[in-house]
Amino acid sequence: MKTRAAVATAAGKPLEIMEVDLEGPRDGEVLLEVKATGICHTDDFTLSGADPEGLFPTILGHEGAGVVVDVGPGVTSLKKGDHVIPLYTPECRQCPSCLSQKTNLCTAIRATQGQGLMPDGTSRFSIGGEKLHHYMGCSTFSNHTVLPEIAVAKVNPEAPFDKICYIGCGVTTGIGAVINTAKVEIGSTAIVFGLGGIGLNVIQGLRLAGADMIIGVDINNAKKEWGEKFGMTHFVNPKEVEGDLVLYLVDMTKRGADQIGGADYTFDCTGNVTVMRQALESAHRGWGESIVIGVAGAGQEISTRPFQLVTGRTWKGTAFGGARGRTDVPKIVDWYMEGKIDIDPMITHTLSLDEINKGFDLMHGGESIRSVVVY
Ligand code: NAD
Ligand code: AHE
Ligand code: ZN
Repeated sequence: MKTRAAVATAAGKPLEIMEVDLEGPRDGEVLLEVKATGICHTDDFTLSGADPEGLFPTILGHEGAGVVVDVGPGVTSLKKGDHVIPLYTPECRQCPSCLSQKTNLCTAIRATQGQGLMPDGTSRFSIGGEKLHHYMGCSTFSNHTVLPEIAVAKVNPEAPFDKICYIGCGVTTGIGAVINTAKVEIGSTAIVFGLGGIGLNVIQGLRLAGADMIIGVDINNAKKEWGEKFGMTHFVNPKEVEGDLVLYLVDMTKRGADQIGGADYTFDCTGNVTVMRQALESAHRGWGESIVIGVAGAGQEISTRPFQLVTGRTWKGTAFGGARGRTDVPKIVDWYMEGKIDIDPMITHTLSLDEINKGFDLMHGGESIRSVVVY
């Protein structure tokens, strides 16, 4: 079939809206009509050329929602008409990782997904006979896409596509980092670095978990009001701090008889390795945990004095908020429908596919929280 897509022809170039060819679903695969897709910073990261796994030409996008329009042979868990969210972290429930119950990082199709291919080692997308790569197993910047059924979550059909697409990455990543990865307890103190589409969801996750002090850190003062909307209690702009940021944050979080500062939990939502170090070092001596969410470019490394770990801080990372997609994503959609979590105010811009490059400009200018393309 033919469908319309925003194609990334090469690193650093604007996306081009084109008609592309899409083959139907093979064994265990489904064809989706994508109804809406968010634009995540990770799409921008890969388009920039900084992603070691970046392949071109490709169809980016991994934060979508849509409808099943066809199913391949052997598909048992989905049928035509189901409302779904594509999963860049699948859940096969059979691989050693899924069975371990210790991680959400299903390994069933990770190797081919990283090569921009379907599990059988081929691509369903092409243009004029030339292969196009899939992206993160999703390629939601196409009006239609094909995914393996293990990478598709079936959700409440009443839920609006233009909002729940954000659960395909940002919402789940932020809230999941708090609930699944950090397992934040009631009364905790937390610091969130970077108040964008991910950081604000970490903040609303911290509010849900019952954290007491939620400090937001961002170099953009406009993010103060945004953080406060979702539960942030204090705001710090590193550019306005005289002296060392870590000492400043540790001082802010001093409590108890010994007056040792540092947060119980800190979160990097910037992808900046200097910030990751600041986040680790502003965690509390003895028990503070720092969660890396941000994605850093090829060649970037993190560092700290080992003494920071010797004295009881823990450095952790999280992908897709530790969520098991087919199990957890439908629940998060229900939380949204029940009013337990907010999404609507974070979707600051709604665009057509033809306007998708504007979504990247708004992100670069710090003007948007999330832009969503509606097909
Ligand atoms: P975003 O661009 O919306 O937000 C980034 C925020 O960080 C902005 O508000 C910016 O002002 C702020 N910032 C930049 N430099 C800073 C600094 N030095 N100190 C403090 N704040 C600073 O991006 P996003 O969509 O929220 O994504 C954030 C990061 O999370 C990206 O690296 C993205 O690739 C990554 N990500 C990871 C996962 C995962 O599963 N681990 C999922 C989604 C996104
Ligand atoms: N491909 C990159 C890393 C990109 C990355 O870390 N992706 C996250 C999701 S970001 C969503 O916005 C992820 O899920 N990672 C786990 C995985 O298996 O990809 C690189 O550095 O090579
Ligand atoms: Zn993302």
